Amino acid sequence: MRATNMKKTIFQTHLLLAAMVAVTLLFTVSANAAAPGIKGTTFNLVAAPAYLNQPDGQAVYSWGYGCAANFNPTFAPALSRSGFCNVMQVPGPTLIVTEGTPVVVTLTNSLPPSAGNTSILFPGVTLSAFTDGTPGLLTQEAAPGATVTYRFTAPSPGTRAYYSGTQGDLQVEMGLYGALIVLPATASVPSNCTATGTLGAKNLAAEAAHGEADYRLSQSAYDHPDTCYDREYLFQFSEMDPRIHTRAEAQVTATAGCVVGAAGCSLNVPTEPYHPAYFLINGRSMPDDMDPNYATEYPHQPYNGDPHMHPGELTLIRVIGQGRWQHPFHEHGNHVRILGRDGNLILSSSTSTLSYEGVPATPLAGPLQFTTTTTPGLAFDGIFYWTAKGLNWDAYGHNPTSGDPLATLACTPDANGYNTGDPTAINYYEWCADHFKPVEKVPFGDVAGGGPATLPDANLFTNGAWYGGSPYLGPDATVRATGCSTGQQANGPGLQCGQSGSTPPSGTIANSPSSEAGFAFMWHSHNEREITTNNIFPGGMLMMMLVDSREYVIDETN
Ligand SMILES: [Cu+2]
Repeated sequence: MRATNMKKTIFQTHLLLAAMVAVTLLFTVSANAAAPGIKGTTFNLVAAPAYLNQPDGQAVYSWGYGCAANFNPTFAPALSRSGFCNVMQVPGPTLIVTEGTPVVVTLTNSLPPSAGNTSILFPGVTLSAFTDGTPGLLTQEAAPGATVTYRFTAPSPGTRAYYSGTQGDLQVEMGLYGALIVLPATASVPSNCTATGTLGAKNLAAEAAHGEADYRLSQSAYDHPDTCYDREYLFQFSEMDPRIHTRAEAQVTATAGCVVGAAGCSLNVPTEPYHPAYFLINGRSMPDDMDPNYATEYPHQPYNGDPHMHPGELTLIRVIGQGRWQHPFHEHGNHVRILGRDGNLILSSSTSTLSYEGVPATPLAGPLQFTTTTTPGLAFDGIFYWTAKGLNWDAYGHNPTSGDPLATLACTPDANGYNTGDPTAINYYEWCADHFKPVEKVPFGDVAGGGPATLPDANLFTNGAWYGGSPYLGPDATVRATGCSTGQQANGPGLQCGQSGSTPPSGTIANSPSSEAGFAFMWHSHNEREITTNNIFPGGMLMMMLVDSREYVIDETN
């Protein structure tokens, strides 16, 4: 897939009364993501069966970790949409803990008796004690109906996988996996991530200026001054062969109520040959991954995959390869700087002792990757960001000759070339070298000609409702694209200058200047069979990352 500059509009609830008698209801909910989970020091989990929804209509029998019925977890980040943690979910609850604190995880095996023992492995974590359970091949296990408790001290910060350590070829395939996020201790968050005047503090001010809340779990990913971040998302990639699940369900049904240990009270489900049909991000296939976190239609798949960000924001992506295939994942829009893997920050052997920002620290050495590989069992933390740098045109459509004040905003470069002086500016973090550079070779809008591309006349060419009607980012972008000559103002959203009731460019009706008008970049598996659901495109491991203009409020609670 090529980098796309497709303008995407996500409709807010929107009632349009057309001129005649028709009433058109355009309804879509903007659903964002963050890295939701449950936070604390004590977690009471259950392994249980349930059915997972797939967009082809299938309900696939699966196993997953969930919360014990009497366990009321603390959800993080704080969301207005109420979180839930059922007794089974895929992925399992994201466990959010703090470096250096004691953690207790109790697991009760509520799988069918014929499924046998189950367990949780915490790879890379040194367990301090087991309580209860029975010894297994890789870790202490819980027999059917029984309980095992794992104790450990939360290790160094970072993202890690957890998954079943019992008969992994079947149990991980069935859905027994999840994520462990270790946050830096408060005292370990580097001051250059938070101090007044830092870019982190400015970004917070930029969000606050537009009424946006902060949904980070922390201000830095690791105890290192080069790991500051502004926003975060967790993505767990896995695949599913429904034939394995169907066979497991048939055998579980045939052995229902059997006595543990009795002859025949076991499963014999072949896990080869392996032909997955579902390719999942956080347990959901596209487009389900774009629905909200904790959406009630996915009672056992609470987490979505729907990243948003503003230009310049350092976006931490926490990614885990679950399942058994490697998934080459491409984050369109920029490369990803890998910080660390499995909670191990990748440090340079350089003799330099200064971070990027000149703070004393061993420099980072993680690679910059075009495609990030999600190797089974491996987690990584990486930083993604997007600015308009490199486009060679003004993404905001500023035009020095325009009479529109929004089109004549100043761009004052900082030492790195970005407009970061005033965090309240709607073009905060604009790449100033391209300020006022037109996109259009032949002018149609109010941006002067001479740019690299000739765009279709939005009034003559229907791009569909997903096109915002403008190639520009930011408020009023639609109006700017349709063109106002100097001194003129459009008569309203979607109307051309000096006109009323003219046909607005496609997308304009749904995309009023005050609603979302971002650049959408496809984030997807580069094994393109994996962007199908049961061989139907589009589906599978695919989501859209939206770069939203500054004044659009990214609300992670919905
Ligand atoms: Cu691609």
